Amino acid sequence: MHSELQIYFAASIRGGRDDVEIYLQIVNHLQRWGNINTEHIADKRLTALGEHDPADDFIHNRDISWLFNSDVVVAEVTQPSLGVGYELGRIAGRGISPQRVLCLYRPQEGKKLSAMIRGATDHFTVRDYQTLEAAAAHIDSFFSQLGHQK
Ligand code: 6K6
Repeated sequence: MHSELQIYFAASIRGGRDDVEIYLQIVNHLQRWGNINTEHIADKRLTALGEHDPADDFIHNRDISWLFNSDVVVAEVTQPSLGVGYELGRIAGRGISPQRVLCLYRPQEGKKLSAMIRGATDHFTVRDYQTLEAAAAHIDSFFSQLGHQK
């Protein structure tokens, strides 16, 4: 039986929504590789304040359950987000391998990705990109390598 890969997409919400257009494009591309549990993160209507949020404990428990049940995690880590860092830390703590976690980062003048993300090479694959085409190419090679592994 063919079962779709479950992909957990993580990106900043309360950390700031400046990159939401990019999240949307990444999610659109990711859809060809599986089912994304967290598509709403790319929803432009979702603001950093999230006035219409369900309760925080509901969000936390639901997301952790999705995270732990996913096959692959893709995180856009350019906009620093406590929530994304926490999610990555929780799965790293379970001993996940870098074949299952892709972190995408856009290098910018005067900024540098946290050493706790780029340095966690036992758990995360970190790829830098500038254009959507480059992000898409990183995603495609990451998922093709996963295909060979399974
Ligand atoms: C609106 C509608 C449904 O849910 C909402 C609001 N909030 C969240 N919904 C889903 N995931 C969330 C929400 N807030 C945080 N997260 C999780 O933390 C996501 O999986 C993101 O990857 C991450 C973002 O963390 P912050 O600290 O930037 O908010």
